[in-house]
Amino acid sequence: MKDGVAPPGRERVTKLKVALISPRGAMRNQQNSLLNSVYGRLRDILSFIEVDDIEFMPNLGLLTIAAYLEPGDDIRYLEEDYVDPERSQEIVFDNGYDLVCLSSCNNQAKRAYQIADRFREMGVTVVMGGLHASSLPDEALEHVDSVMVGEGEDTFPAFLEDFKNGHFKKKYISSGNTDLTKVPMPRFDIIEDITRFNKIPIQATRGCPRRCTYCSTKEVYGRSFRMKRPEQIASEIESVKKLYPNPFISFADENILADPLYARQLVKVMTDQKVRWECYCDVGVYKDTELLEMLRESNCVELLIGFETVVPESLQEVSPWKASMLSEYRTAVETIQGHGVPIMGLFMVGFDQDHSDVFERIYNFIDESELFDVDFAILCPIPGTPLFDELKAEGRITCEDWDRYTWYHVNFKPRNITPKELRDGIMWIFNKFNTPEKIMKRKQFFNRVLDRLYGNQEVIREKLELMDLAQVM
Ligand code: B12
Ligand code: SF4
Repeated sequence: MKDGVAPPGRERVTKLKVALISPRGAMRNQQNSLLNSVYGRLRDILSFIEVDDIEFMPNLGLLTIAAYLEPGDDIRYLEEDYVDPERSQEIVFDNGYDLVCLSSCNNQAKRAYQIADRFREMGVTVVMGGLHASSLPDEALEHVDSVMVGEGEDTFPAFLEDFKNGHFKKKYISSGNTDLTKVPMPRFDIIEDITRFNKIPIQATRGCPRRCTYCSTKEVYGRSFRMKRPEQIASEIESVKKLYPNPFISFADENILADPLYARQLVKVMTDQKVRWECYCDVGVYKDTELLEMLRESNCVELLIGFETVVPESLQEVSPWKASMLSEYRTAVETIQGHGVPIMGLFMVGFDQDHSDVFERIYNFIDESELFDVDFAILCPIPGTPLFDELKAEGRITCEDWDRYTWYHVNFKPRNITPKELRDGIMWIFNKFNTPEKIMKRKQFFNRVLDRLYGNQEVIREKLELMDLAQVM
């Protein structure tokens, strides 16, 4: 493999002009017609309670690696999907960049490659990292000059040093063991107008010990659980607040509450910071009622929990740990929400053991447990995961067009259900869950929980305002 050479005339470069680009496809509601129709309809239904259901966050991977550029470098952070009124940030290809850094999930990859090809035609050096390039580095190298596989904290500084010296490698592979207590703060300050985003991502921990066969994050971060110091999180939020006085913080961690002691320290930071926030965690958190009380008092608006399915054979197939918790799912939802902490339940369909009744089974669970909010996806075989390898070996991957790797297209031959049933079923369940009556019912459920917990209308009103629910009560 031939390594790269920085453009001529720059023996040892000191100041760089760098573009950090998140290609089109990052904004959740733009992915395909299924999601558009779901969200289009949701927008109409939800408009009467003014809930903004579509998440739009900056790319934390790029902000993280930006911290390794020099203070004097000229850095442009570009988000191809932008928020109203512009809708997109234009990429100016002849802007004299020395270096272009791309970050992409699978469904942004084709656009990332188009951008890379154009810049390279103009002689600009292009590098790429993130989930897609980490699982398919050789594919990415057909379009970019260098690929960073895995965490950027060790690969990117190594690349930069080589680049400035005029000669760099095609591939930089992370040790996967970044000490998070020593990393610099992400460069939130390089975002042109951070208040355009409705959520701001912060990452406190990395690594997940579970082994779900469809999950790709362990290919990037590995399994060992590593944490930033609570003070680092406090300063990151302080720095965001200087740019965005009342941010909604969305933790980008896979399983942030996994360590009970650390979870308490973190929740304490969030209580002190007085900002609204949400995080992913696993269902096991329900056993720690003291932590649930702390979460409720800390302005935690929602816990995002991957239940995946209620079909035991399906869960066993992809996640033995979650399968072992299935009999506790109902109690878990009751306990967590009974402590005044709403849950967004995340579900997936399309497993080999799923039949056409899967939607009804999941819906019944959601309805009976009074889950506050839900999201669905169609199983997606991400390259680099055991699931992808297995389906590939069985000749069941039907499409390798990455634009369709959105978690709403069907890219493989399901075993006991048809692709049409999967798409129709997702629409059926979204529609059934989101009628105005059902929405009202869930809000009233929370009103009752808060009434029981506080019995004080002023406090309840404050809490409901925090959850964006005050209008419906
Ligand atoms: C926040 C988030 C979102 C946000 C915003 C994403 C954004 N604008 O970046 C929203 C809510 C919009 C979102 C949407 C979706 N998401 Co999402 N999301 C996440 C989440 C929770 C955190 C991502 C993050 O910020 N990580 C922290 C940063 C620091 O890590 P990182 O980006 O990997 O960057 C590190 C390295 O990869 C590397 N790096 C990254 N880029 C670059 C570039 C260069 C040049 C270099 C050198 C290094 C480098 O260095 C960084 C530091 O080590 C992850 C789960 C997770 N824990 O990662 C899921 C996750 C990324 N999302 C996922 C999915 C499936 C989606 C959706 C398709 C869901 C859907 N059906 O709608 C959409 C579309 C995704 C898209 N195209 O962006 C999957 C991705 C699977 C895959 N392989 O593609 C994940 C992994 C969740 C999961 N477990 O399945 N998501
Ligand atoms: S629990 Fe979540 S982050 Fe961990 S392996 Fe499973 S899907 Fe991935």
